[in-house]
Amino acid sequence: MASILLTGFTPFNHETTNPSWQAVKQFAGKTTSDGSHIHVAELPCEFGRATEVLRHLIQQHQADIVICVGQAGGRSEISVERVAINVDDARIPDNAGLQPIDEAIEATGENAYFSTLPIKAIVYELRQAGIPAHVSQSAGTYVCNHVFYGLMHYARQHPHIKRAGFIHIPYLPEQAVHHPGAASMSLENLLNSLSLALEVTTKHGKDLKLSDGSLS
Ligand code: PCA
Repeated sequence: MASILLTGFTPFNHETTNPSWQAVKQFAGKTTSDGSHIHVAELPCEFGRATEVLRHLIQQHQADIVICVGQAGGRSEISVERVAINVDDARIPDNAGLQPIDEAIEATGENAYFSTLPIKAIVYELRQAGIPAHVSQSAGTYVCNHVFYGLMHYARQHPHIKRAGFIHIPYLPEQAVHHPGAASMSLENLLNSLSLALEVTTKHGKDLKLSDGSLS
């Protein structure tokens, strides 16, 4: 049994909704099949402050599993992120107007941290359930990577956090209609995806060794 923290983000970049929070908020007060409690929160789409809020929430809930979820508009699959890198390089300002370019997130931190979620096992289970998913080799260089890196840096210093990582999700269909040609995923599939990811994470002692790398 674990204490799980599941987070989404506020809308950003002129969107009126963020699929991550639309999906994550539905897990409020729920438990996984092993009885682990799920706490949910919406993080601001702001460099710096989002990580501060996240760390405060981890302490408040004594979370030992943390999964952050964010929108990756245009991606067609659930992206289970493998690696967080120590750089902010914002193409657009965040919701507070900040636009860091080529700045280290933690001056003395590692260049990168790997997710400690069972990423291959999650992708495997999602595909078994008929949901397109892949292991992603980059969470970008915007607020999501920033929060992912901040989470993994904190987890390194707080070993009570057993599992931590990041999942990017596509647009909702109602967003994609404003982006002709862009892929989307139904809220139902997003909810099933997160539910499966939580089940796999609470059950798996270690990840599966499956081929799912990328050639480029
Ligand atoms: N997606 C952005 C930040 C917030 C979100 O949901 C990103 O991928 O960086």
